[in-house]
Amino acid sequence: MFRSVLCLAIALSGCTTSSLFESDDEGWTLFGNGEDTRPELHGSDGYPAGNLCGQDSYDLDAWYFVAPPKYRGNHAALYGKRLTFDLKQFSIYNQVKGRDVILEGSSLRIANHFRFTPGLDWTPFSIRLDDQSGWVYDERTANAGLPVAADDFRALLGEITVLKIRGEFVDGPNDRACLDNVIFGRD
Ligand SMILES: [Ca+2]
Ligand SMILES: [Ca+2]
Repeated sequence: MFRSVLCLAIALSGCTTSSLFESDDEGWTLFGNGEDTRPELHGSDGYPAGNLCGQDSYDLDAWYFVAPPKYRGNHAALYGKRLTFDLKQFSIYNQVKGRDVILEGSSLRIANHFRFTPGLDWTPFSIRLDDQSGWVYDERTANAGLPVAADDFRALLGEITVLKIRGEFVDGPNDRACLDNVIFGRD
């Protein structure tokens, strides 16, 4: 509570939201993985210490790590800052390109597609939250595939309803991936 009050007080300068998974899953869930909606918390072998893992149990769709409520709401001050995280997976065969990070607001959904998939060891990702960094209007929305306009991006950051990070990269069953060190709003 104290932290959120502090963030409101300094909203103009922005405030990072982060998940290090040192001792709990912090409320992250899985999406697109059938009935398996709970990631596994691994107390060790993270980067460092704890990390969060999921395993593909549903053939038809790519699954995502879904950020908990503290990442939702008004983060407008984070425009121009970065989202960073580390991912690793356990197979790098039959890789599928796709929508790697998805951000939704009440009336807009945007996505970022990476040039490469995570490696077998912890792989850092860093995406700037602006109109120059590969964000596009997501599939099945107006202007799908076109770069996101700055005004739209700012509006979305002011009312985030969903932040999802892709965890499935292998075309085939039972592949696993792990997430660590999510920092939303880094300089
Ligand atoms: Ca960790
Ligand atoms: Ca798979």
